Amino acid sequence: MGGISRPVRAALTAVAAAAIAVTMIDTGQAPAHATTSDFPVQLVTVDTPTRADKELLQTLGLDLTEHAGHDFIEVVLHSAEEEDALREAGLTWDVRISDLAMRTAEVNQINEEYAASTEESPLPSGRTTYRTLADYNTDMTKLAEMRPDIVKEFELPHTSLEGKTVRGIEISRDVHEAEDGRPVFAIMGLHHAREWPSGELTMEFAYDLVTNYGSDQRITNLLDKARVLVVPVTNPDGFEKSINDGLLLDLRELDDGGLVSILGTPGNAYKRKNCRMLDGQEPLAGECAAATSNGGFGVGIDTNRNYGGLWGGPGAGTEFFGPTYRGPAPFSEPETQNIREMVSSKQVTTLITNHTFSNLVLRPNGVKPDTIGPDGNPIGQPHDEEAMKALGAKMAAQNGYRNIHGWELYDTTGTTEDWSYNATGGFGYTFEIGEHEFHPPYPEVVDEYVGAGEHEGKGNREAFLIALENAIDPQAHSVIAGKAPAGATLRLTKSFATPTWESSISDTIETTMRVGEKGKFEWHVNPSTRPIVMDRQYEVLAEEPLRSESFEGTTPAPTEHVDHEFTVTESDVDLLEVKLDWATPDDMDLEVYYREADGSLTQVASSGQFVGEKERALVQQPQQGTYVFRVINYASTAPSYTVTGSLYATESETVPRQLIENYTLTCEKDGQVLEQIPVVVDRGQQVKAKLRDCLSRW
Ligand code: 0X9
Ligand code: ZN
Repeated sequence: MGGISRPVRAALTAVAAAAIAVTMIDTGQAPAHATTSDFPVQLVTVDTPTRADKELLQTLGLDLTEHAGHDFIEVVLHSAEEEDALREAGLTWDVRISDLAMRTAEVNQINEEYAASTEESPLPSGRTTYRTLADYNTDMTKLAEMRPDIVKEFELPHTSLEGKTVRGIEISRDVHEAEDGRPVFAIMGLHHAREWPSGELTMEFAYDLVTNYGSDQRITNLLDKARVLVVPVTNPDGFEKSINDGLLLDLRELDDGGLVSILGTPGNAYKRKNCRMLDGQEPLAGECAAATSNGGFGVGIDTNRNYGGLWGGPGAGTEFFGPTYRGPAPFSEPETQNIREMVSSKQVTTLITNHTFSNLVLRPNGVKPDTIGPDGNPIGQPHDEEAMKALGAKMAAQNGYRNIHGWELYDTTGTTEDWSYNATGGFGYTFEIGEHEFHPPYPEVVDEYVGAGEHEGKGNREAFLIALENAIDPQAHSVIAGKAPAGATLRLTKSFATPTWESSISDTIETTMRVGEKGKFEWHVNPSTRPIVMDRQYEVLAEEPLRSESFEGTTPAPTEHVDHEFTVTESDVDLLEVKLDWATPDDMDLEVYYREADGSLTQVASSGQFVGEKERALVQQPQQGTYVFRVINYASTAPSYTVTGSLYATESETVPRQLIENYTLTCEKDGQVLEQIPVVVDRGQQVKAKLRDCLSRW
């Protein structure tokens, strides 16, 4: 199965695990039915088409989960006796997850064995286990103490909802000196609490840079030319809950706790969101830890839907308890305000926000190019599509991931790089690290960083270095150069309205630099005109398809799939659109494959929306041959579905550049503005800023 809707899938899997935890916490002891017999604790979907079935099920005293639909209820079976009870009651069911505890226990065991048998991993830090929140903070301080000349600790402007300081480090030559016009690279992790490797790899990259500065020529050169901002844990409240609950489970296992202890995992190991308990209100002490997350459902705001860019549009939840809840307003959360303010006060020319999992390098935009945006035009391709795609491909060649747009995973609005790219012009990527799991066995984290198999010696380490190289490449950003009095402060500002889905928010970029002793400056900045007001391409579909074919099918059992073949005989088709529709407001997924000459299937498109949304996948310029439309029942109760393939001719249209935007450059001495001039600069361009008054009045 392709990697596409795995995050969704796993989120839902985790619901089940959390449901067990609810039982445990409520009673304070193991459920009456839990035994340590050989019976693998499993999650089953019991068919309950009638009210009588539901009532009957409720009399059996089983561990019912909160996951239910109009004709099913999911149940955790703890013993063979419970299974018998179901059978004797005449109920039928499908096994969804055949052994809930096994995977967690397995991971814990692999982790333990790895840590016990490995003195030092190949990671730059040599670590062998996941870091806790305290470990991240200790490590950042350690790096600052190790190389005070190149590492500076900093605090982000807002404390978390629980009052924690959000920390980062800046790594660079002359790190303690005032800004000197060098470009900035930003890398961060753990927007989502349960995505532990995203923090690990961010921190390891910092270790790599710090420990190799001065000895490795490439890294030395990079840190001479760029400033690197590292924020490994952007959501410390959420991460703390997830890792504590996950590690607690490890400890119990070490303690020979057995199966029952494993199932006693408090329900935050799979928490996704932040610690907001109620819109606009601060949580009380201990409140967030006490709430179980139901594997991403439950309390909190999805910080990766809370950014301003097109906030409130498709692919962002409006339900507080949903996994992608966008929050009551753009940037309503301190965790996203922090990153917004960091990015708005530095010239971040390239940004990577790390997540897990699915082995993807994702770039803007988060919604399909033909989605009509709030300005009435199709969202289209980002203005810098070609360059961002090329950089994505270079990075993906190192880690072996797929290089795709955010929307090719599923629709999203309000994500980090969709805001940062569109507001600042700095290139932004989401990395979805790892193949299978939110927090896999630690040896996989090691492999993801250093690279394994055919990617040995490359991996995300190399991908991050390439991103950092892009950050210093003047062809990929803009340069403002000129003469100014030595010691003068230059300030570059720009205010604009960032469109959300329904209105807009005010954004301000304000960055500074100090002019060096020679009285010359070279300032590496993002282009003055934002990508969203530059010209951009979009494709218009012909009104009628060239040809269309529909397949009706009977919905397969949950998690199973049905394939339909569709052959393209026409040459020169611009677009293959595959739409999947069904009657109930639940979850089916769609994957599209191309059948190669040797019969093997290559995935060419997919659509794995969250629950309730219909699926639509697009293949640009489909080649002749046979395609397979794979209809996957994630959690649907619909009896049937329709999948339609349509071939279209398209016409490429351009939304013309709407504005030329400028920065305002001020030259200041002792806080007094001596001169102010507008500066317009495009990507790849170097312009001379002619300051006169500042030089004469100094
Ligand atoms: O849904 C998300 O926030 C990301 N996946 S995850 O499993 N880590 O939660 C994907 C976001 C992808 N889209 C964009 N970044 N535009
Ligand atoms: Zn994530």
